Amino acid sequence: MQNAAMTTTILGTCPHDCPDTCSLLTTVQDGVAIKVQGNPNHPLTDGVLCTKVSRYTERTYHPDRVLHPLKRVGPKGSGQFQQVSWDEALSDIAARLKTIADKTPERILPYSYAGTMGMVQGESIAMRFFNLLGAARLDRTICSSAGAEALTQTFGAKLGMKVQHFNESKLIIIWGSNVITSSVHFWRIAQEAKRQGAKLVCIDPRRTETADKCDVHLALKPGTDAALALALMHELITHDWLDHDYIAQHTLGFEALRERALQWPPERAAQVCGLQVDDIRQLAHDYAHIKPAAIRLNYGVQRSRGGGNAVRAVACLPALTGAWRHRAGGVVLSVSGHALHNGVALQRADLHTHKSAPLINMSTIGDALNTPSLVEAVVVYNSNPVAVAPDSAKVVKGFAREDLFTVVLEHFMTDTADLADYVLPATTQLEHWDIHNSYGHTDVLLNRPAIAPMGEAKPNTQIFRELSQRMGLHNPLLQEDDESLCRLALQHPRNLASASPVTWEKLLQDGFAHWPMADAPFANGGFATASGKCEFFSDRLQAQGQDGLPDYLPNYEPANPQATYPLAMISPPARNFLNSSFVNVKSLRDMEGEPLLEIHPVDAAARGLQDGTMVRVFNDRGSYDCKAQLSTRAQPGMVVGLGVWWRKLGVKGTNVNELTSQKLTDMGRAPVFYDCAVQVEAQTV
Ligand SMILES: Nc1nc2c(c(=O)[nH]1)N[C@H]1C(S)=C(S)[C@@H](COP(=O)(O)OP(=O)(O)OC[C@H]3O[C@@H](n4cnc5c(=O)[nH]c(N)nc54)[C@H](O)[C@@H]3O)O[C@H]1N2
Ligand SMILES: Nc1nc2c(c(=O)[nH]1)N[C@H]1C(S)=C(S)[C@@H](COP(=O)(O)OP(=O)(O)OC[C@H]3O[C@@H](n4cnc5c(=O)[nH]c(N)nc54)[C@H](O)[C@@H]3O)O[C@H]1N2
Ligand code: SF4
Ligand SMILES: [Mo]
Repeated sequence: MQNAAMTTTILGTCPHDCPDTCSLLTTVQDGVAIKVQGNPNHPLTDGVLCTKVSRYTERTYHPDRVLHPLKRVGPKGSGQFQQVSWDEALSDIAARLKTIADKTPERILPYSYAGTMGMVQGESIAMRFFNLLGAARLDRTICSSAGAEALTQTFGAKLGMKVQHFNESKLIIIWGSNVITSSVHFWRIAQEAKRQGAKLVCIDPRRTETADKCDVHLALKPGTDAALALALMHELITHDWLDHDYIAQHTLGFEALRERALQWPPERAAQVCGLQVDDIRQLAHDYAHIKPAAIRLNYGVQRSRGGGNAVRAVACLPALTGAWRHRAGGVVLSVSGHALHNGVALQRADLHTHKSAPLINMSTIGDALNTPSLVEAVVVYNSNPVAVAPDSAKVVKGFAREDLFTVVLEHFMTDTADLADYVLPATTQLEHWDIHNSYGHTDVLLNRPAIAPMGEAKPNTQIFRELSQRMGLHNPLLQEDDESLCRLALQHPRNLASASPVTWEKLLQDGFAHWPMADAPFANGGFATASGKCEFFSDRLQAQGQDGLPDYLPNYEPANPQATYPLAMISPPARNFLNSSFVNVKSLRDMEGEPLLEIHPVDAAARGLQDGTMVRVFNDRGSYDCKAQLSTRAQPGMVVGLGVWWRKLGVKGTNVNELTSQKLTDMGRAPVFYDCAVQVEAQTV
């Protein structure tokens, strides 16, 4: 039939760094994607997407998409680029990288993160390529490594409750997470529980949209979560609200933890956290008496100096009360340790034989790039470090080095792409194959391409395949195709049993499958630690010179009215952006409005600021201009700069990371985005 429009729907996966990992249905008409919806058959997606991704076609067909290779022709950062052929771009890049690789391959740095969470377009061919080259290794710390390390030291792996069981919980503590913004499908489950009588508690220094909708909001000072958790332990212990049997059988170090917790009466924690003593007591009472009790712990807790300790302190709570015995009790930060995928075969770390190649921390990329002898070339993919890495004045200065050779694989001219020598057009999720695990649930999903690549865009994998050939790297592992890589991802030894629910055929048909995982993972202990127990005390941490027990570590930069920079600033995600992705999608940017600083009316009055005053937020690292929003979402002494705007779409070409520091957390070498002191003043024109 000649004129009938051909309409098909293709199953895919949301690629973004979000715990919900939704299953997508893309409607394609005559080769054009006209609609992206949530898959109604995937239980956790339930047919619903967040506002951002329901506009994914607006992003894919955006007029500013980079659709051809671009070569810099003006000075670095001048924005002058010229369209070149793939042939010219790849030959020149290969020659430049080869010159470095012949002598000092360790000075070539890959910089990538979770622009896509896909295992294939993430670290498959790319990692094999850099491993074979003997390039610098990237320490991928920018998001979750403090919490990950803390979970590993406590439970032995990144494991916890299944989110779908929160609907049976009677007490839900949402700790360090604005779930309405960052995990809207979890919020749906929590509301189901609420309708069935659950009490919802939010622990967050900011009065978020989520806090507004919970029964209780404890607005503690940033970075004081460990003190609160220790005081809860104090109450559980002194009132003997403990599950002695669970503690005896499945935990390690209770006596030592007991002593530590007894140093934290609620009065002391109330002082540190800026909370009421009675509120702490009430929370402890609720935690001990309303069952099942579940904690949705999230990453807001771990972005300050003592972040790892704070996660450990919270993670100890369910073992004290035996909350783990019920599938709707316990705690979850991440469940990424459940997946039976074969990341080892995808990435092939064994190909890297250059022992002295340095490990470079992505969170201190500012310092690394300003050490010319350390990095001569950087290849960026799936990340926008100029916008998202801390201490951005240094990051910009580093990327602006004329002697640094920079290649950026991107969809758009981001702040990072602006500073590149070459920008290579990458495909979006609608245009390539991938396999996805989730850190928020225990399903595995397939992403099939819905449309042909736009313009001359190529998948990351293909770009690295072609670059390998040009560089004379003829290892067949560098030429494996995407569909084979997707299949390989599923070949974990434990997933190869004939009864495995995860098969390629099932993924092709349904788009998703469930990795096998117990409903109540630690009901009978079985922690993944060497001792098999929940380790209140960790020998391994002690061997690293750390405290073996969780403790409260004050922030590097707490609020302090006497200090030059008296206000504590946090910079959590904006609802309509995903980190720095989507900032250039106009309909979403219009919803966010403009870069704002929430400041409490008391702090505003002290500085003569009105609602809407243009302000300069500053410290020794830099200065950020935006509009003041007088709001009791911020507490006195604390300001909130919602992230992460593109610098060039901000007021004077800066964003909030101009203010954040390159200091690192106690565990996991992670950034301390929410541990940052600033001063605010009205802008002088
Ligand atoms: N819409 C949207 N969704 C996102 C993202 C996004 O940018 N936008 N980012 C994605 C990514 S990469 C991640 S890692 C996840 C993160 O998601 P989550 O870990 O769930 O956390 P956030 O929603 O970022 O919220 C962090 C919350 O922690 C609070 N907070 C700040 N400091 C502290 C503290 O010291 N203690 C406590 N208790 N709370 C604190 C902040 O006010 C904020 O409300 O979200 C993902 N989802
Ligand atoms: N101040 C402050 N800073 C923060 C945070 C904060 O809360 N406050 N959050 C931090 C956190 S949790 C994280 S995870 C980091 C995130 O930082 P990033 O991982 O850098 O995330 P994005 O900003 O989303 O940038 C991802 C980029 O990858 C590109 N991309 C997407 N898919 C593909 C693909 O298939 N191929 C290629 N080549 N490119 C692709 C997108 O176009 C986008 O520009 O930011 C951190 N920065
Ligand atoms: S960003 Fe999160 S909520 Fe939105 S579609 Fe993707 S996985 Fe779902
Ligand atoms: Mo993140």
